Amino acid sequence: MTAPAATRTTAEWQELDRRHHLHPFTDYKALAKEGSRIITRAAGVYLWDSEGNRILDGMAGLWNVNVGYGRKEIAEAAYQQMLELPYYNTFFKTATPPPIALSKTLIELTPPGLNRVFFASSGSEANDTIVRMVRHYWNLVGKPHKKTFISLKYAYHGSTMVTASLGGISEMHAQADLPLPGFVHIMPPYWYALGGDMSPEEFGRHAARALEEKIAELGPDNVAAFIGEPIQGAGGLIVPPDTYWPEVQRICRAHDVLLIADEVICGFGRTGKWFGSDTYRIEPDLMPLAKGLTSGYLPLSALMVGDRVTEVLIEKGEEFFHGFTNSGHPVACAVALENIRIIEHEKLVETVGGDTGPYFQSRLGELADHPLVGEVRGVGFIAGIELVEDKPARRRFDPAGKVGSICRDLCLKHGLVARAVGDVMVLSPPLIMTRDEIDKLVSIIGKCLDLTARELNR
Ligand code: PXG
Repeated sequence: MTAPAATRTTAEWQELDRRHHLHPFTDYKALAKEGSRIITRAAGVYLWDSEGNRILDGMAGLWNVNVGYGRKEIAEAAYQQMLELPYYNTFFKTATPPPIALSKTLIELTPPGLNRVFFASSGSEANDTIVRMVRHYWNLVGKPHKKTFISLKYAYHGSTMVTASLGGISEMHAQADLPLPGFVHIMPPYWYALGGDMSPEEFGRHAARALEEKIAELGPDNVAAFIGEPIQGAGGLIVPPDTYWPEVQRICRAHDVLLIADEVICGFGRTGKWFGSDTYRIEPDLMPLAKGLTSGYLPLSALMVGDRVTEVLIEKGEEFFHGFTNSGHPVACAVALENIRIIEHEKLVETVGGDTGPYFQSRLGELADHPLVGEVRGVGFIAGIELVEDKPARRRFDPAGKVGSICRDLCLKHGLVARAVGDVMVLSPPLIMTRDEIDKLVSIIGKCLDLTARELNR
């Protein structure tokens, strides 16, 4: 079989792409002018484009290729499952072995009390499922007014109408007249931007108080749930002070508000523990998983549901009118099982937690002295470098995003994929990244910070 990449030149791929392909989160006119970069293959922590350039993947795809590229065992697991049973659904009182086996594995890995799993194919579908399920739950327990979801500004929970409403990205809201009714947003635990004179610890408690105030304003009888990412990813890599989550959890319990930890990015070792909830000692009632669940080899998401909710659904719920053709897809579940086996066998979580993660953070920490860098923050293999106009005054660039884009483009030119969220440079490398590869990543970023400063005439 000829690899598809070899059948056309770069210019031909770019021309077809420009003419026919609508990319996600893309300015179409700008892309048509510049032409897309065509990625044709990958191995380990490296990507290659159609011109043969090798690029270090500092983002693990889109925060998801945790075991790295080119895993033959995963391809083999998919192949074997396709031969045996490529598809059968899990509707109408049927099941197939892979989703059953995967449910058991996930229940053993996740925090206690999450004993049932609902499968879908994306983080958005898992979070959409949460809204359906939680509304159903409060109806069943006779509290039909508990319907409002509270989430955080800059949160990302997906791109459907409901999950973009759950999220706190104002640009997404503006284009589709969102949020829908029943979704409200409060201050995130973003100490660097909002902490003022407070210590991070004080500010963590202060940001949590915004939840208590919002619950009081809405009335606890009207609030269904609070959802947050243990570390906010796509909204600017916001690492909460240690005082934040314990207080949020206390407030949710005190007001009978369900607690949801969106682990789509933090799950599967990203923070150096299996889940962000382990890192911050969160005991959520519901926990959506995606991305690292299959390391991106196939689309799959899993919603972990706590006993409090499932007991009611089972006892009183009758038929739950919700599900997807691909819920519990056997090949995707077989891939997830093999992916998790690799993470366990290679001790990737322990390595990121105890060795390469601290090394990554300490090497990146050296960049904090750079004149453009306001703050370096992160845990394990997730990090943000916030670029600022005036370092002592903690003043950010206005308009935001231009400097981040310059730095991101320079990184790519020098062989590194990093992500710019506004002016925060974000990194989230594959968990297999070695110390040598970390050194290389840090040296490219360091050089590109210098080049960015030079472009700004600093
Ligand atoms: N929750 C979180 C925390 C996410 O980061 C989703 C849910 C939605 O997952 P799906 O599979 O529906 O995309 C996400 C997705 C970016 C970027 O540019 C981040 C995501 C998706 C696309 C782009 O950083 N996160």
